[in-house]
Amino acid sequence: MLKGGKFPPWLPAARYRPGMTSPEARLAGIAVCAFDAYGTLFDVNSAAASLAPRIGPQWVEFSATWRQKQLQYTWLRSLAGQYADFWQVTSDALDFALAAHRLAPEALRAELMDLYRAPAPYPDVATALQTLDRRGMRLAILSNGTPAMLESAVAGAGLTGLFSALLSVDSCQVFKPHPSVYAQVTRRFAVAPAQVCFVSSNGWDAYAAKAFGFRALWCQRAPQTAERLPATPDAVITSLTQVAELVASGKR
Ligand code: LAC
Repeated sequence: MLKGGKFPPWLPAARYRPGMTSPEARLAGIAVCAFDAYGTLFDVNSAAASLAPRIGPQWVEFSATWRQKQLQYTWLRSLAGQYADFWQVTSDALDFALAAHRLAPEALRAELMDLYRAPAPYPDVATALQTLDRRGMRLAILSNGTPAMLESAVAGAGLTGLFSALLSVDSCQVFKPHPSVYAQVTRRFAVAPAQVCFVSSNGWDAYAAKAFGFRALWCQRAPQTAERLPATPDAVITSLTQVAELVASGKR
């Protein structure tokens, strides 16, 4: 625990959780920083936001339904042993959301899926990744997205060349949070789980990564409620630029 009841400078008091210890101690020896893609690097609401004038004021709720269904379908398909890739799942979830919000599919469907190929990166992404890259940290994406989706999202965001690996659940044929997904990082880089710093804005993803043995950072761009899941991430951050502050050093 921190001495004197002080909150660490990297974490606003409001985000401090009892039991969090100094990040210097916890995040030493990191060899790879692996990032979740959708919701962490890329804004899952950017497709609907682009068409907001045509969708109408309900575009925020519509986008939330699309995302919630997309995630639910990944979990349900994994449990049922009925894997279909993330492009298919995203498309199925979109059909659900269009129907649930009584939106005419023919006018929006193709455009929304097309926009999903290159979702907008969050404003903190490029700086955060470039800083880590300059320090020699190996960077990866670990995502539900298909290899084609990840390549096109990375290219669309101007991040080509920053990542050593774009790792997709597609090679496991099961979605996060199955442990075999997280094992892709340790296998690809030949490192121990504790040498991986995994960063996700999706709480359940950060908790599952921590349960796998990674050091995990939960990026909360907006405040979120702590999950009640088996493992607790090492720290909560509010911007990806804090990753470089927490990770001591990297080796290529
Ligand atoms: C991903 C999902 C969690 O990128 O959004 O893996």
